[in-house]
Amino acid sequence: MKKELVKFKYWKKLKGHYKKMRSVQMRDLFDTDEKRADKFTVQTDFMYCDFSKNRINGKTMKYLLRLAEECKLHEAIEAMFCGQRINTTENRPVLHTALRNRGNSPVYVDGKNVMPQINEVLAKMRDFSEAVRFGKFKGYTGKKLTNIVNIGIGGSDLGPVMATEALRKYWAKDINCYFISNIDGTACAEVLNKINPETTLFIVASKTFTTIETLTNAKTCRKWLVDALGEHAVAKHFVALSTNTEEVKKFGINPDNMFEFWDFVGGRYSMWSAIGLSIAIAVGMDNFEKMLDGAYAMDRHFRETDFEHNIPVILAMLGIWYNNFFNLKSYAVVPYDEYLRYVPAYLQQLDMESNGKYISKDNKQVHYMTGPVLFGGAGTNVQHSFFQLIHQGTTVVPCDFIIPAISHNEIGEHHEILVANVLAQGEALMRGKTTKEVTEELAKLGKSKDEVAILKKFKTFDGNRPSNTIVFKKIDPYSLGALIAMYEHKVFVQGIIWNINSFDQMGVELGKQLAKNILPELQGNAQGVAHDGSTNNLIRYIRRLRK
Ligand code: G6Q
Repeated sequence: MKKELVKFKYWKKLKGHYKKMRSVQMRDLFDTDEKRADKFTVQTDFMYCDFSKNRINGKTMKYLLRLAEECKLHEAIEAMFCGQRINTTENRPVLHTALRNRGNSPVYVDGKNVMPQINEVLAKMRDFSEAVRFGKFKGYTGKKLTNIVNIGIGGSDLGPVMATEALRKYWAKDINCYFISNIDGTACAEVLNKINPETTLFIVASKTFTTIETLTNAKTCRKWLVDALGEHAVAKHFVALSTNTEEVKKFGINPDNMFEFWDFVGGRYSMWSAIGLSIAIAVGMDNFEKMLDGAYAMDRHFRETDFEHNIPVILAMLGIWYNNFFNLKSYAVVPYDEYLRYVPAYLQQLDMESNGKYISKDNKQVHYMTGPVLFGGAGTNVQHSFFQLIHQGTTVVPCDFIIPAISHNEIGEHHEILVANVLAQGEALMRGKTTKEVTEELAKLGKSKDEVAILKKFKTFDGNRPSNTIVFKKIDPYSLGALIAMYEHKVFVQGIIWNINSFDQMGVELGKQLAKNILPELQGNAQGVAHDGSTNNLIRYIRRLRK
C-alpha cells in the first residue's frame, strides 16, 4: 500500500514553503528578476506556455517536481503508454495514446499488439469518410449525404462537438454537422426540423450501445427516416461507432456499417478513435490524422521531456500547488478564439469526470482535495461576465488563457484587439492596481477629492492572481490535437499525485441507473418504490401537471 500523500517528504516541504510564499507578490517577483518570464516559460515547436504569472519561485517548482518524482510519476507514465491495467476498478488498460501512436511502434495488451486493429479502423474511417465527402457513398435515393448527425452523449458527443467546431474552417463546403445528445426531445426535434432524410447520415456513437439517451434519440431518428424512405433506407443512412457489436445488431444496424473501438479507450478519451468519424467526415481524414499527429507530438513531449520542461507536468503541478496548498477549489479555462468555444465544456468532463473522486486507489477516503471545479468560456465574452469575480472576488481562480497568434478570419483589427485583451487580462490579474495608482488615475480624470475617497477602494485590485498563457501560431488540426492531449496528460498527472483512478466514472454510472427506477413511476406503470418525500412529491406533482 502506498504511503499517504500528506506524509510525503516534498508534500511536507511544500506545506512549509507555502507559508513563505502566500504573502509574496508576483509584481515584486517580476520587478526583481528580469529573467523571470524566460525562466518560467516552455516553448516547443508547436506551443508556447508562459507560466511565469504564478505564485511560484524556483524553489516552488523544484519541490513540486520532486513531489511528482516521489509519487513515481515516471513509472506511471510508462505504465499508461505500455498498456498496463491502470484503470484498476474496471481492470482495463488506458490506451488513447495508442490511437494516435503515429510511430506505429507495437503496443501490447495481453501479449497482443493492438496497433494493427487501430490502423485497420483508421483505414476504414478513411475509406468511408472519403466516400461520403466525394459522394460515392450516397443516400438511398441516390443523393449525396451532406447532413452529418452524430447521436451520442458525454464522451461520445463532447469531443466531436468541440473538435468539429474548433476546425470549422476546414469543413467541406457542402457538409453540415449536427449533434443530438440530450434526451430532451427538443434536441432531436430541432435537428430533424432542419434536415432532409434523403441527404442525412446518422452516426450513432455509443461505446456501450446501451445508453438510454443515445438509443432513444437514435430510435426516434430511425423512425423518422423509415417513415420518409422505408426500412431499406437504414443501411444507407445509419452507421454505428461502438465496442458492442451485439447491441449494434440488435438495434438494426448492419455490423458492416459499424466502426469499432475497444474497452481500452475511455469515453472521454475517445475522440481519437472511431468516435471521431463525424470530425473525419467534416474536415477530411487527412486533417483528422493531422489532429492525431499533434496529439502524438504532445504524447512524445510528455513521455520524453524532463519534468522541468514538461508542459503537462508543470501545469498539473501548478494545479496541485493551488488546489492543495492555497486551498483554491476552482479553475478557469478561457480560450481567446471563437472556434474553441466548446473547449471549456469538453475540459469540464475531462477534468471533473476523471478527478472528481474521494476514494484513493488504495480504497481509502482521501484527506486532501482532489479535482477542482472547472469552468470557462470564450474570451472576450467572459470578460463581460464572470471576470468580475476573477479580478475582485473573495476567492482566487487560477486561469489558463489560450490564444492563437493568427486568426482564421483576419478582418479589420479584430484579432489585434482580441490578443490585446488576453494579454491585458493576464497582466492585470498579476499586477492588480494599487490604491495609489487608482488615486492618481482618478485625479487625472478630474475627480474631486470626495469622489476619489469614495471610489478608490472599489477601483483597487489586489492582483497577485495566477494565470498561464498558452500560445499557438494558429488553431489547426495539429495544434488542436496537441492542446487536447496536453490537458489529458495534465489530468493524468494530477490523478497520479492524488492517487486516484482517473479512468472510471461511478458517478456517471449512478445517473444511468437512477432514472430507470423513476421512469415507470412517472409513466404510471409502477407504484410504491420508496423515495424520499421530496422525490415522491415531485413525481406526483409532475404527473398531475401532465394530465
Ligand atoms: C466518459 C463517460 C461518459 C460516456 C457516456 C456515453 O468517459 O463514461 O460520458 O461517454 O455516458 O456512454 P456511451 O458511449 O457508452 O453511450
